[in-house]
Amino acid sequence: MMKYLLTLLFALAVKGCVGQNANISNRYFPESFLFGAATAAYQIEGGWNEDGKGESMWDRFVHDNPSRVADRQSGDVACDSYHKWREDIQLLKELGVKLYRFSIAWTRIMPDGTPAVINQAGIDYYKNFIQELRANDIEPLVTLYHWDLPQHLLELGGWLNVQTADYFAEYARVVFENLGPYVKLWATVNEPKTTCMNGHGWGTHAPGLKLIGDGVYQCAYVQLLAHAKAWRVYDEEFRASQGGKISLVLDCTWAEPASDSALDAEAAERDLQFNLGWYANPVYRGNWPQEMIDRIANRSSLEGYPFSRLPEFTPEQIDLVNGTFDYFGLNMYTASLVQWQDDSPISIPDYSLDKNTNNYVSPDWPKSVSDWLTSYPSGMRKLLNWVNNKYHPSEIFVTENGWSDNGQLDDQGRLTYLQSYLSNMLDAILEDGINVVGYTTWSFMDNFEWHLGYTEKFGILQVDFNSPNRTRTFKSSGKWYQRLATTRCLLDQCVD
Ligand code: PNW
Repeated sequence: MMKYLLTLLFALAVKGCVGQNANISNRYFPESFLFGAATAAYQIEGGWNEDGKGESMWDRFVHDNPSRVADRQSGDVACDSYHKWREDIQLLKELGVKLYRFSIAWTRIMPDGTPAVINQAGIDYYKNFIQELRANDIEPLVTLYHWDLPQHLLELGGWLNVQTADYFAEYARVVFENLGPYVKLWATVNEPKTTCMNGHGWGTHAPGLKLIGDGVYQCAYVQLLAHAKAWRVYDEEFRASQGGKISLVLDCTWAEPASDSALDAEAAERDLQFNLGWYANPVYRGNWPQEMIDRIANRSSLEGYPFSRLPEFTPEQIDLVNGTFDYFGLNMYTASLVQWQDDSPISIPDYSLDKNTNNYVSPDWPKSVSDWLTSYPSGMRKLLNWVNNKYHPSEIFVTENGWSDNGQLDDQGRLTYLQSYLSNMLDAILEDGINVVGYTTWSFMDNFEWHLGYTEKFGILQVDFNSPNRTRTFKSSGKWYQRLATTRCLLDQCVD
């Protein structure tokens, strides 16, 4: 009897049916699965004006007016990774990851963003960095643009000027020429939606523009052209000799219908189209989502515009953008409940009125210290299914996913979050047959969290920003992730 009970208990424990692990998958990740971690240049590097680096729009944004950042801090020093990069690579190695996603600062390669000056010191920095990663058996996933536009290009109009797309393609060419031989995975632009919304709609991020009715659409248009031109440069000039993969990285909040009603389902679908479809549809299917085209044209006309506030792609541009992907890069953090609502009367042009859904979060979902981030783990599996059904990518990388807190070493909230999201991702792989091939958690270490400064922390390693050494220390989640990366198992034990 006793033996039977013990066997039963053991079986339950192995199945993960005990305590807080109730819904965590006890199956192994595929052997080929790449576990990794992610960062971005402005958030970790520091060295903001060293060795010929030019000024980016984030440098200017925070220096001009420190009150734009919650703690009046900047990325001038950040994690000091510009100097501590060898130590970072050793920590990545210790973490056991096989993939590191980081970004290149455009202004280190081209100080003012134009081909007029190419800064060899910047090229050398990244070349050394990438070669050292490779020497440690870590695959680089290199993002060309993670929000740090050269200030000079901002002054030319930034992401509202279509010519910025040509400058971006030129920058990409220089990077491929110099670093392409050592890189197999590229991302062009990180989260165009968040830069367009935060930087050009609400004005909380650089360049601080509040153009929620039109600037956000122009910004999306130019960033998509930039992505596509850079992709074509790679495809036509470098793919044959370098043999890498290149795509863009899109972020999306899962939209859960607030009820079983058909109207809420319609609103949730529209919400996804206005968030992810906005950027994915032109690249994976050929144009803006039809619903966006129709709704924005209709409201624009009622507002008195002779054309739509959503820029129209020419047939040539549709061909340019369509098909510019090799994988789907998805950043996924959170979810909202979405409710249908009546269209609002015509007033000031606004993206939110164009989309017209009522979004809120459930009080049952654990909240992080961030006002936008709550935990709804099954949103991960649902979103992966949505992406797969809509766009049929041959491969998906989850390029960001993570949780914010106050930076404590014993970060059980983050650990639980990561475990439950990864479990849903694993279900999507093993139960739903979705080809997620890699995951880079946000973030490798605490860093400069944009307009929130150092008030919120996303790292699985802690960084002591009070110490000139910027001492890095593994958190509980880091130790847990280290075990996961080595065992491919989310629990203490897994079964085949
Ligand atoms: C990402 N959302 O932005 C960025 O790529 C990182 O640089 C940043 O540090 C990280 O997330 C944490 O904020 C996002 O509202 C901002 O779903 C907002 C959302 C998603 C991603």
